[in-house]
Amino acid sequence: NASIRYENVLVSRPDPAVALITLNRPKALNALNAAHFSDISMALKEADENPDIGAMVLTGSDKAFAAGADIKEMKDKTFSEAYMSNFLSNWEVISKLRKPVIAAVSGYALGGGLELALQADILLAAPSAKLGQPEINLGVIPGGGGTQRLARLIGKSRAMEMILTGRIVDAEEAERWGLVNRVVRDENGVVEAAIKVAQDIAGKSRVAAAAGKEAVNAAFELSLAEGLRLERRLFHSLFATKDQKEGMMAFAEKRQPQWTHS
Ligand code: CO8
Repeated sequence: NASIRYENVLVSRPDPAVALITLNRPKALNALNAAHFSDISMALKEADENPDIGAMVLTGSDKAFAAGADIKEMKDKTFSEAYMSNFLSNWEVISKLRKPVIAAVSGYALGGGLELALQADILLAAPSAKLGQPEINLGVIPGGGGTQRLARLIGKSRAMEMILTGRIVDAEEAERWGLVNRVVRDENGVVEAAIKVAQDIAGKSRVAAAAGKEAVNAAFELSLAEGLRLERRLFHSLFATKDQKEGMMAFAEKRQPQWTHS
């Protein structure tokens, strides 16, 4: 359970196979400055590389998942600084992770905060969730994937409304739009629900889970024909794993499979 300690992120293991990564910069509503973002990406990468972990939960506080990129840190940046430091180039970190990430969003998920949540594989929201891309009010546009991911997820006209007006969408509307998987209304709360989903996934074959994630993500990058080919090749390749033999044998023998993740 030993893990690196981070200044702006809390890491715990609610289950031996689940890492819970909590954004923790309360004085700025979890606004993402360079140090915070570096901690988030390192904590996720550490969990991704830990063979004991099968899935990660990413969450913030009750008041804010994350209120966006840190405006105070960004405001004096020049073009050449942004360009030469390749600002936001490490942003795609979550989409490069092999293991599933479940985001549990309470309160504000704005700007870069929503874009961070949109990179998770499964998104659960508390009734308090407020999701938006208010960058237009700052004279900019989303820079962490919001224009592309929202357009694919909720369609052009809803994405346009969010991005051009900056209107903040509440949990119910987000659920109706398919912007989140569901709103968790039970008393145990959204983080517990996300941990349950992560435990469920971590209890499956990790090889199969990684292949499933890779194949679904390919749907956003490839043509249908190429995507179907990739899916079939991944499917074929799983017949080389012990987990496929075990999973199908266990079914035939009417028992629970014992995955070895190999
Ligand atoms: N950046 C820096 N500081 C912030 C941010 C932020 N995004 N959001 C909140 N804070 C700070 C406030 O300045 C305040 O600090 P202080 O106490 O020192 O004045 C503290 O957090 C508490 O905030 P408020 O007093 O404003 O709290 P309220 O409850 O009154 O309001 C709001 C909450 C509505 C969330 C309000 O804080 C707000 O509008 N925040 C800004 C939201 C926003 O515009 N986000 C988009 C930022 S731009 C962006 O994300 C570009 C994405 C680029 C890609 C991603 C890169 C990581």
